[in-house]
Amino acid sequence: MNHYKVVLVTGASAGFGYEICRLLAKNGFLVIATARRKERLNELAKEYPDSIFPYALDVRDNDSIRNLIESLPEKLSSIDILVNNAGLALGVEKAQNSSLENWKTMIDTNILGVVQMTKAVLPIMITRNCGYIINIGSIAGSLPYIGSTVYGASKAFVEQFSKNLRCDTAGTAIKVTVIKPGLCQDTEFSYVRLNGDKEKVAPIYANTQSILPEDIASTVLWLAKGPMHLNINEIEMMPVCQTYGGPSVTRNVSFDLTDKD
Ligand code: NDP
Ligand code: 8X3
Repeated sequence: MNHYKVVLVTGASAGFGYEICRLLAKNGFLVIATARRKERLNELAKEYPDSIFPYALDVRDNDSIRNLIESLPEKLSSIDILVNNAGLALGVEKAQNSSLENWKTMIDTNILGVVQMTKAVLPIMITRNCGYIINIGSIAGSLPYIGSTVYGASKAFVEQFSKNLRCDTAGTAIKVTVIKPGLCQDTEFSYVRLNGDKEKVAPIYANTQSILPEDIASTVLWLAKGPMHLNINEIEMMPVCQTYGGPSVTRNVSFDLTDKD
């Protein structure tokens, strides 16, 4: 028996989102599956035509979000769970060499997208005093590394936004969790980040057993079925093959300005 029924998942056309939709549908939830690539969502819905409902949506476009929420059929209109999963990293260059356009796309998708989705769905939850917002952050939100400048900062936003939402919804039955995964394989994430360059993607996962989309999906299912009185504030997860690195020190840094004039 599920306490919640209707789930909206962003980024459902690939990776985590795709598996989250499949597993939740299999477990009796009604799933509003959203992403930009409608044909992928249609494929996803074929497996569970009575439980998965595909809608094309770009989370950067607030008008589209509002239109979707306002036009949902009756049986889907009372959204119980929002999974803010859509997101991306673009590039691995240091800040000084990064593209501003890439930075803006990450901010618009990972930050503005989450904010806009939440702003559209939260009032439905408040009115019913029932709801659960599950945000997909990343270990990159709290562990700095080279080339993660804006991606990691956007996930730090997701984490703090999630925890601040817990404060704002105090006194209601609404729950909020941020999931912070580490290295995950079998998604499009690294292909998107590295502009489809398979030769650069393959070494990232070579000789590892990384987290799988199914692992994220089973975590979301566990959260969705958890007791109503219990809020899991955050979950940080890594594959066993990954761990913390620690601060780095660079030797022989030059502070000589004489050549720079
Ligand atoms: P994928 O690239 O496989 O999937 C990303 C999904 O987001 C796709 O469905 C894509 O669909 C959707 N998406 C991207 N931009 C938009 C947009 N503007 N509007 C709507 N949907 C969009 O990535 P993952 O499944 O690996 O990642 C899912 C989430 O998990 C992301 O937030 C990512 O940052 C995070 N994460 C990933 C990790 C990893 O190692 N894979 C680790 C930690 C966190 P479409 O292109 O059709 O719109
Ligand atoms: C993706 C995880 O470690 O590649 O969010 O930044 S990592």
